Amino acid sequence: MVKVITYGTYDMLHRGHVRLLERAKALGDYLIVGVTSDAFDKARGKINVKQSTMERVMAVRALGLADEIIIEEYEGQKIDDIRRYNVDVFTVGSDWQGKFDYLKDYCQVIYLPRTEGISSSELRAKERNLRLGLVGEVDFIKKFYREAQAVNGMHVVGVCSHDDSIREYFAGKLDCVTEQYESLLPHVDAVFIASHPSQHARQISQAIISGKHVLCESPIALSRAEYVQLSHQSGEKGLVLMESIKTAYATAYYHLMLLVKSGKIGRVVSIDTTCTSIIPAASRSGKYLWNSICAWGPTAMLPIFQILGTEYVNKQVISRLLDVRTKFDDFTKINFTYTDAVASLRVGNGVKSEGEMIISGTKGYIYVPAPWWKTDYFEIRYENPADNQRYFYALEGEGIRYELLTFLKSAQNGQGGGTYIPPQVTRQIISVIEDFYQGRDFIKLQVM
Ligand code: C2G
Repeated sequence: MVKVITYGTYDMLHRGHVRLLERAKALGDYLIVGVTSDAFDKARGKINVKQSTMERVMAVRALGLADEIIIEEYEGQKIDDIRRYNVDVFTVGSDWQGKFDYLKDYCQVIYLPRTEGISSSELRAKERNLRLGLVGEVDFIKKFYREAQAVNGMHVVGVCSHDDSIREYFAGKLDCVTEQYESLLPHVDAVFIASHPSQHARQISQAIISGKHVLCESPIALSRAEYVQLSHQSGEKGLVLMESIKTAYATAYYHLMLLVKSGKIGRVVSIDTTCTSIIPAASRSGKYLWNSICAWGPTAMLPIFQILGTEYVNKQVISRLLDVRTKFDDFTKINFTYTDAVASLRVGNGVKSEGEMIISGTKGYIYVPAPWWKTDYFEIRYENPADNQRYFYALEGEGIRYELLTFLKSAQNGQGGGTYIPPQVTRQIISVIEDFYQGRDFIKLQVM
């Protein structure tokens, strides 16, 4: 009996796939089809597969061509499968010509001509694009623009910025480049807001009134009352209002959270996070400059609130205020005390430190090296160093493209669900920042 194996994602199964499977089947007596898992596709950079693994498996099964269906979960699995199932022939479409020649040591390798004129990407692209507008003065929106290109189904059409160099950068690239927020809104279905935090609440409210979905750099608002009102407004109109903290969507960070929750380091008793940056001299006097608590506070608070919850017993905020009137802090340290744990964060925009994260537990600790908020690597360390474990993950776009994809899916489904950041975490981040501005639990350091 000749056993044949082939692999694929088979998203939105089309005649190209069917023809490939028919010819694969004809190469032998028994056909094994490996369907990629969602996680494996993500790891190899295929991030906007529409259907879940189970939906794709069911579609392949329904064709009745496969004698056996398996799931492809990791790099290097093909060799394992070929040995385990005693496979005689490996086959795949000619778009992979030469890529699987290394399997010739194990079985025959056949590349079948790819069917021209049809692909899952084209089918996905036919669905209506979400037209996105970018808003803000930070350089970061250029990176955001580049990352959006990797997300099918989303199309950046305009930008609104008071910064001349940003408008210049986008002139010729986008249809609508403006300084007037009101001029941008009619051209888009959704906005990404990365303007100064003092502008967020007003711009979000205006977008919601115009029926637009909103993705906004954290903090979404500077007071809890404002946030409650905005979420109510967006909920009533069936619009998405999503907070942007890209770390939440980075693969390594997401897996780290799962490991902590599964008890790998026992009970967590302490979390320390540090996020700092030095401001380039050119932008030091800029009016759009973010203070430390807004620039880094949300990212530094995220793991603390995700792991220990938002119900701390007390907190202490210690800040160096360069400008007391505008509350520009170039450094802030916050200590949180819980009934059974403690946490502390240090943020700086103008003060530099080691940007690491340490999560201490009763069995061991997790060490994430700098810059932990965009790491692709972390370690779990135990008393006996021989037990230590290292974790590596591919980091595509620092989490930005997964964040955009989550936003896109929520907007397409017409509901706010699906975000990786629970609403109570968003609320608590805003509360802490509001307390900072109100001077609650606050100690001011002298600036010499
Ligand atoms: N295919 C084809 N003609 C098309 C589209 C796809 O012949 N117009 C073939 C591909 O070459 C592949 C199979 O159909 O053999 C499945 O295609 P995809 O779902 O795009 O999967 P792919 O990313 O090619 O995964 O480990 C995964 C495999 O290496 C291939």
